[in-house]
Amino acid sequence: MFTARDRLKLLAGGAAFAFTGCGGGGGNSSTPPPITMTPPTPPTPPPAAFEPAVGQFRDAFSGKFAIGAAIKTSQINEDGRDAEILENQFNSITSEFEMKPEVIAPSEGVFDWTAPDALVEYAESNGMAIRGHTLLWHQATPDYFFAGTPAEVRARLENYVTEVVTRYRGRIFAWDVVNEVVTDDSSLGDPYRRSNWWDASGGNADYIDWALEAARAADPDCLLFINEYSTRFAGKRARYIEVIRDLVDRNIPLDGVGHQMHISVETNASDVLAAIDAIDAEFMGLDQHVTELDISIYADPESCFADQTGCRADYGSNVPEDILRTQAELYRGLFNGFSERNSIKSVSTWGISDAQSWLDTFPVTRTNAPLLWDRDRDSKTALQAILDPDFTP
Ligand code: 9MR
Repeated sequence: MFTARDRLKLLAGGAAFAFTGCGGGGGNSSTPPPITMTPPTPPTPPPAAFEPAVGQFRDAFSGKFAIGAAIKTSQINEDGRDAEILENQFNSITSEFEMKPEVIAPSEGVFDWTAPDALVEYAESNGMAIRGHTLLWHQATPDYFFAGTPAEVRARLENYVTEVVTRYRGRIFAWDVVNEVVTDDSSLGDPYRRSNWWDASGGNADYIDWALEAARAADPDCLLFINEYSTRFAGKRARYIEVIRDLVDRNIPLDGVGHQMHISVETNASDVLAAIDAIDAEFMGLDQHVTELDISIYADPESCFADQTGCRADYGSNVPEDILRTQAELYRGLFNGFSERNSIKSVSTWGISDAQSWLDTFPVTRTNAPLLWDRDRDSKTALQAILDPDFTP
């Protein structure tokens, strides 16, 4: 802070400087030309750190979309700093981990509701909406789910979906029913991921129907979502659209399309927004949710994701300012774009602060800073860029 006392000191310093300059050495009869010395301009005080007003983030988009964050129960039980940000700035939560099958149903016939119940009760007591994540995924699911004939697999899956969706009926407003069912392999001839679910269904994607239909039956008012990553890439997006088109054409229950949006500072906002526009153009009436937004500070080559080679070097605690500026501008471009698109009903970041992010260990272990609050839980320039149009990051 530049205080009044500092200003006085500076002015005093300037005056002394002026005296020295004008001080005659005495004895010299010729009059020196008058010297005018301007006191140095005091340095501009650094701007006060941006601190959003309570509710400013969610209120900025009220009437457009919910503002969510993915969390774990540990974050609401720890030192209160994450909970404070969450309660002050967000109005929706997603369970980052604890509503997945391996937590809820660790072994056949055993249901453990401890963590999901705690999340739901926390959200409700703070007036926050809840996105359920996720009923069906090829990860975080115990092996017993995939055992037996397709008919047995179907019965088990339907039972699981019915148990979970019924428990939170009327309390969870949207479920990511099926997650990451689209393949990254463009050579297959169909758009479906080859996975444990594909195999267990008998070498087809029937499991997608089973999960969506069971979810609809268990809670007719809950919004049912399909969720996918890398939708900004044309090939993946075309396959996603093919999967959705097939569900819509066959009247399989589906209310919305999720875009994870794990992106990096080299991503263009226009590519990301094109994914939203493509779904809007194809499917009138489907909601869209940005489900897992974060912006890695590392612009890694493909090889880093494929076999962890060529990954950008760890910045440690010295993240370059220009990277954070780029990140702030990208966050701003995205939120401006989201605001202009009526089908977007929810935008969630995958975490709250840089102190806890899956990107600290993916694709390699490295310090990352992908979110809107930093490791000290101070808001970042990215949040200011989203909320203050006059701010230049
Ligand atoms: O961030 C999540 C991490 O904490 C979990 O350990 C992991 C496995 O359950 O899942 C991570 O979340 C993933 C999400 O469920 C689906 N999209 C990709 C996310 C990052 O891996």
